[in-house]
Amino acid sequence: MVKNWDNFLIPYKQAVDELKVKLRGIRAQFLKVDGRSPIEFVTGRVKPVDSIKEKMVRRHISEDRLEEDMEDIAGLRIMCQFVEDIYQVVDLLRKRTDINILEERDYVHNKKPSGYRSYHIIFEYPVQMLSGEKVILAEIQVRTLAMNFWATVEHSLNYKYKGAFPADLKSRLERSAEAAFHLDEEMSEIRDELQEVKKQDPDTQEPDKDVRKSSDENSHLQ
Ligand code: 0O2
Ligand code: 0O2
Repeated sequence: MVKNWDNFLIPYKQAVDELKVKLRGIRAQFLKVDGRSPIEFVTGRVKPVDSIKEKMVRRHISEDRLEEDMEDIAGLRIMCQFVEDIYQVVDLLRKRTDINILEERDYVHNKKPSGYRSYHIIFEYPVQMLSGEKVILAEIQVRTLAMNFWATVEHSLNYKYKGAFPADLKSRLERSAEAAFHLDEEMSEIRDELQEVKKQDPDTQEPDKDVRKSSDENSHLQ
């Protein structure tokens, strides 16, 4: 039995806070060194107790199995500009020695039936507690801005409608997820073509500068 949720969640909050700093640090390093980062911004949250309880019922997880079976009590999100950035970020995460990756789920190229796309990484993370080291499970979701836009809106609609969308709206949501993915593909193509133009005519304004400008627009989110 979880007698005190505040105490139970202490290591998860610690992990989210630490990982936000670390992942935002990657962005800062990239901007310093390359002028462009595959990470646009990072968010994180500890799952609210009501959502934990709801997921325990939905996934048949008992309280004594919570630490082992609920992987996203500590959740981080990394938003990227381009689909290719997602895989660069995943490669970086694989090389880190402070997280131990247990599972990867590529919903970017294997979308969920709802249309949802993201790359999920489940990992172990050690937290230094007063009582010693505690290893917890955590999840990072890596996605583009377009994927995040769709998932955020769909999540709030789902909350309102409790998942019971009429069939035609369900298929419109799936189609809008595809439209968002098409937008991602189009943006990548535009970037590639701009880079080609730059190669052929070095006097053309550096395309990355435009990308950098948009990154700066989000600098308050670093
Ligand atoms: P709700 O109702 O959960 O959507 P700071 O550290 O001060 O810069 P702060 O205030 O901790 O920032 O917020 P952060 O980390 O920028 O973003 C938190 C918000 O991002 C949360 O909103 C979540 O919606 C969302 N979020 C971030 N990561 C995850 C994740 O891994 N899973 C889920 N489900 N949501 C995530 P709120 O405000 O908690 O509201
Ligand atoms: P929240 O509120 O985001 O924290 P599941 O059985 O689907 O709950 P599973 O199989 O353990 O979960 O993990 P999965 O599918 O790899 O990842 C689940 C998480 O991915 C969800 O967390 C969402 O954050 C996100 N996700 C998965 N499918 C969808 C979708 O169709 N729409 C949106 N908007 N997000 C999705 P939670 O626990 O549902 O909640």
